[in-house]
Amino acid sequence: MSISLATISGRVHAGERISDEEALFLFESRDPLAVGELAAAVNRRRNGDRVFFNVNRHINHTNICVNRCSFCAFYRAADEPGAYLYDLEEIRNRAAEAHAQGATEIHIVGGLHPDLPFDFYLAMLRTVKEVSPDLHVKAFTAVEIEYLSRLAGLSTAETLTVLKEAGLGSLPGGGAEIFAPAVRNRLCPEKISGDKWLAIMEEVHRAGLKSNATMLYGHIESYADRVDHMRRLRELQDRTGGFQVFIPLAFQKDNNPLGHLKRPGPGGVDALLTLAVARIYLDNFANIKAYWVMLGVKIAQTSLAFGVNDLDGTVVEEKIGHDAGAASPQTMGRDEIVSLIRTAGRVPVERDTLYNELRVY
Ligand code: V47
Repeated sequence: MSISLATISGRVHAGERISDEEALFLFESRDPLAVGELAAAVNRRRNGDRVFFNVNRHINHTNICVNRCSFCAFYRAADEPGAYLYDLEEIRNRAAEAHAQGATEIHIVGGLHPDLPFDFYLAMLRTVKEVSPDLHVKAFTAVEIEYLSRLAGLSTAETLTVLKEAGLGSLPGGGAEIFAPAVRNRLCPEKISGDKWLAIMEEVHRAGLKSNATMLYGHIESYADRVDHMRRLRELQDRTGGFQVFIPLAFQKDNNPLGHLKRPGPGGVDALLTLAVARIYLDNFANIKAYWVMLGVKIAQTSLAFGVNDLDGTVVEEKIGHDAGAASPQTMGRDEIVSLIRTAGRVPVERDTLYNELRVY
């Protein structure tokens, strides 16, 4: 039987998994409203009217990085203007401020610094937990975990054990970019491979830690590369169930070599379509997140009609997207997020990092 929106819709309503070819068909359909309606139905079945958000703060402890990813406007060499490294006091102050404002999560990621010792990373985790043991520390991408394990001279499993003892609660989903080697080699040749990213995440899940998963899209990749990326995530999720949420990251074009190649980043329709296809294809992911920092607040709100059920958090201080030209604000208050969700006709639910419900608004 040939593929059509009607056949895909029939399968989805029967609770069946869609194939890679069908996901590709959805990307190529040029009918974002129909795809969005299907994604919204899938989401409604799973999550009803509820939309998650959390109160969190990002801390990017350093922008000094040994890698030179072509999409990144954040990294600096150690001796370049604008290079920075927070000391533990600066990290403590930021965590304390966030805690005082009701944050439940501190999200820590940074560059691969050439000379920080492994102990610094442990000290960062302990510092946040000293501010409050109730703060959940979501820290270090799979890329950083691989780097830290080399720094510590430990296996990945041992590294995770030590980090967990120091306060690591879960992992964010960054560093995934696009797994397909031909694209990845052009985006970030120095970064660990897609296979390695997935292998590290498998170990993370086996160590009893949850993680998130991202995909950087809207640059030089094809729709087939996006489907390939999501297939690998879906396969790993079948094995471990350790991913909490999928977060497509819309490429921001400023101050990086990829943008100079006149890659403008995804438009609104592509962003909404991508979230919708993800909701339909990733049937073993509980949550799809619209990261408003990269999407802009209005597209993020609109995406709630395209299968999205998570709007991320208050964020407070964001550098990676804003260095690359993101036009969104630095932060949104709890009241603002609640109002965005309500005026989209949905029910705001504040969650913690592990998706436990804290309060229904
Ligand atoms: O891995 C870098 C991306 C990621 C650009 O897990 C860019 O809850 C767009 O992963 N345009 C880090 N994106 C951010 C991240 C994240 C953010 C929010 C929540 C969570 C979570 C994870 O940012 C990097 C890279 O893929 N990135 N440069 C850019 N120019």
